[in-house]
Amino acid sequence: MSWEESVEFMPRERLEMLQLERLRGVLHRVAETVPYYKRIFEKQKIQPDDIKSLDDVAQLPFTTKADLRDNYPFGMFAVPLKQIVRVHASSGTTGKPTVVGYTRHDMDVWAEVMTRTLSAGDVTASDVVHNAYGYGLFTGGLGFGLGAETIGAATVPVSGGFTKRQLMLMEDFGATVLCCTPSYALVLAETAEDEGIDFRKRMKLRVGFMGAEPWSEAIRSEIEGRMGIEAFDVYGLSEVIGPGVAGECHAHAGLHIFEDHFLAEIIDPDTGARLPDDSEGELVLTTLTKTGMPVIRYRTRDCVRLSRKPCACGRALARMSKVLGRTDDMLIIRGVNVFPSQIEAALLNVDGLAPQYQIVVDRRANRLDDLEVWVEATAATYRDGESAFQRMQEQVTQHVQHTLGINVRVRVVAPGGIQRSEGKAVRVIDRRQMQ
Ligand code: DLL
Repeated sequence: MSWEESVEFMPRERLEMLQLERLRGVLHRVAETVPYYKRIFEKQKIQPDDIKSLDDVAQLPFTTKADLRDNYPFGMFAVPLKQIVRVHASSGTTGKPTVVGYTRHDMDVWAEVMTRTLSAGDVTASDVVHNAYGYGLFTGGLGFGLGAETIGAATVPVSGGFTKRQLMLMEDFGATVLCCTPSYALVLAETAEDEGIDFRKRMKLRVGFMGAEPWSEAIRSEIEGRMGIEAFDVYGLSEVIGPGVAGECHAHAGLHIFEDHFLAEIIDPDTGARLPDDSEGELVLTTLTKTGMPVIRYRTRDCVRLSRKPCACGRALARMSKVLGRTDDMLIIRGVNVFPSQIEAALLNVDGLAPQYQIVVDRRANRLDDLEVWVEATAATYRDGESAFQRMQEQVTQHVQHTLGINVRVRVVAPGGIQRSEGKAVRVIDRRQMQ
């Protein structure tokens, strides 16, 4: 089922004409209203009218997370604050988050792409949507909620946590649709098993919409098998809109990018050169219709393959593969983006620690990701004895948790307690199995 047949099934030539027209529109808007783009376009002698074809987009500069950080918090907004109706934020690379703003119009665009995402899995007004993505600054909860409510489904904004209670509500309310990260879906399935609840018999679930973190086909089969549902992959990022950049159809042969709103390119992450269809590279996205905070050639740092071949479902929209990796060192822990540099910055703020640390990520038996930070005390802290050590450990734990916004375990170890490497320091040990 599709939400907006006229667009989703539009022939490619028409779609590309629409993209070009919208691209020129957004370039004019940012050149006039965003000081950052105005400056960079002038410096590189770029006139929006020079862009005469979609390929000409390659002449435009990239936008990166660092550019958003440099213009923190609202410097990239294209409209006065009074036209902004919603602000979200995701992790930045250091202490400050990446901030995004939506106008009323952008909320409509978001509602539209989220309704398309859910409609691709046949969600209708008759469904009960159990939405276990986090509600708050993270775009997952409110984004899925917006789509489900626009469709008219009974939406349950349960957010994260309290797993046993979630199972009770899913059963009692007769949830037919589950929205959550793939790792939380596994936690739900496993907790149900521990509680002796036969998911397939007791729940009415039919479909699930999982995203916000990488997951494999093996994990999909496991979720589908244990819950008796069809699981759809949903991709997005806050800087571009949140969830709703791309989503799967029943063919599960890649995620359709909503190209009437987002222009997609694949580049070589090292050279920045554009790559042909079907090659693996970094996904670069330009927002074509957003008015609050449009981004031009935003480097997602996500590695994917892009295909423009028609899909069995009939949609002409390009499809991206599942996310195959990152071109930076960002980790996703329980759906939350974490940069090692954020942890480092937090540790450096605490007196009495040596600049030696290691981040260990693990996922035991399908449980949620587990983040542990090991950091060395200075010799002086060590000499102060056990209680000073304990105090330091509590202080560091609070500091790191406050910076990341998730629970972590911090272990302060004796000087020399972290193994030195002969080459580059090994700061991150990721033991999660992504088979
Ligand atoms: O994770 C938006 C979202 C919420 C998408 C709910 C899907 C469902 P951010 O917190 O800004 O936004 O994180 C964006 O998460 O650049 C990817 O690295 C990763 N990511 C998002 N969806 C997927 C996915 C939300 N389906 C970053 N598969 C992105 C793999 C994903 N990685």
